[in-house]
Amino acid sequence: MLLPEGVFIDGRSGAVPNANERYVKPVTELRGLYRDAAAFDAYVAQNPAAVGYEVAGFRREGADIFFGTTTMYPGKIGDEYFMTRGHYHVRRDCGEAYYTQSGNGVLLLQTREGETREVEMAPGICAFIPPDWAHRSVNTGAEPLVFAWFCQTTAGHDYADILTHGMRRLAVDRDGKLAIVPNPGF
Ligand code: M6P
Ligand code: ZN
Repeated sequence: MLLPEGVFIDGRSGAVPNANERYVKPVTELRGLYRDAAAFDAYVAQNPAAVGYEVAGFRREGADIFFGTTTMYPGKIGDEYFMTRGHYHVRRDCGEAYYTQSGNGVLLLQTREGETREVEMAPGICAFIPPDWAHRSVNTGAEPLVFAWFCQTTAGHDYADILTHGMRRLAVDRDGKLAIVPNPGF
C-alpha cells in the first residue's frame, strides 16, 4: 500500500535527500542545443566538466504523480543562457507544474500549432504548463535556478521534435539583458 509522507526539498540547492531518481546533465551532452557551435566547442574546451543542470525525482511505484527538482547552473554559450533540452510529453493529456524556489529564469513554451508563450521563473511563481505545450527552462540569472516540478508518472518525455527543430523562440543576452527573440534556425 502507498503511504503518505513528507519529502524535504531544499529550495536553495534543489537537493532532495529522499529522491530515488537522479541525474546530472553535463554541458558536453548538450551539443546541438545552442545555435553557436563554435562558442559551444570553445566553452567545452575550457570547461570540460561543466554541468548544465541536475534533476532529482521522488517516485513511488504505482503512484499516479511524482515530483522532484531541477537545479540549473548559470552560464551562457554564445548569447544563449544555459537551458534544458525541452520536451513535449508523450501523453498529450498531461501537463506539469514548475514551482521556482530560487534564482531567475524564463520558461519557454510552444504548441505544435505554433503558439508561443513565456512564463517568468522567479521565487514564488508556480508555472502552469498545460497539456501538449512543449517546455524548456532557461537560467537567465547569475545564481542557480532551482524549481520543483510535479507531473504524472506516465507523462513521458518526448524530445524528438525539439531536438530536431529547436524551439521557435530563444532566450538570449542582449547587452546584459534578457531578450526573447525568434529562432532564426527554426
Ligand atoms: C524538469 C522536468 C523534468 C525534466 C527536466 C529537464 O525538471 O520537466 O521532467 O526532465 O526539467 O528538462 P529536459 O528533460 O527537457 O532536459
Ligand atoms: Zn515536462
